[in-house]
Amino acid sequence: MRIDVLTLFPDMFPGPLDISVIGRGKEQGLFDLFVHDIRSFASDRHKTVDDTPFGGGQGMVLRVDILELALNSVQALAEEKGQVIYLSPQGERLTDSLVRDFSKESRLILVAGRYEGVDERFIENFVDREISIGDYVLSGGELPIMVLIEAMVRQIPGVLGDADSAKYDSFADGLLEYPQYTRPATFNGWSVPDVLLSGHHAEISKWREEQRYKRTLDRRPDLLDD
Ligand code: 9D3
Repeated sequence: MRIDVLTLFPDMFPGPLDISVIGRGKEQGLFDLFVHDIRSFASDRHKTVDDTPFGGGQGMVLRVDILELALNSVQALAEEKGQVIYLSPQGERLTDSLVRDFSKESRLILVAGRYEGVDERFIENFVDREISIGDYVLSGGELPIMVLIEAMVRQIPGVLGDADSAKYDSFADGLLEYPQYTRPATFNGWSVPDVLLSGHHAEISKWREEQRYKRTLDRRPDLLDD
């Protein structure tokens, strides 16, 4: 998979994406990350990429002409044009199912917004999907892009070892995980559930499955709806 990122803050990348499983996936050539500075596509002396909104109001809007130039240049860097994803608070909420779909693409172009947003004509004419990572306010699309990349890359075959294989991930079957314990068996007078020390594997499996349902019902009943 080839991932191209368009951002005003290229120095934020690769950031955390270079370590651990994701870093190893990159070293193994399972995916390739290219980061591009939107400002490098500005042509005036002041490297202007934004302007005040028509109709008035707060802040600045990223210009459609600059974004078109940036996108065309980046798309020309590889044979396939790639799906264009714009990260924004107005987007569709990112889910496990969307992550799995995106992870099957061979090329993605991820665009981070800043300021009050981008000119709507860019979204209408160039963006395939507008995605949010949740209902809380961040300063830009860069961290959401990293979240999306980490989640997608984990789904690429070969990135994870068998032990932490993505097929065992909690969201694959829609339930939360059971609680885990390790030695010491008693600490500060807090003991581990007896069943886990019993050696009865069938009982342990039954207990863990029960815990998964109880937790999901208690904390995330929305997961049981589907
Ligand atoms: C301060 C401006 N806000 C009210 C007028 C709107 C606003 C614009 C840009 C709020 C946040 C942002 C920057 N956020 C993102 O670009 C973003 C985001 C997010 O904030 N939360 C969850 N997912 C995402 S994806 C991109």
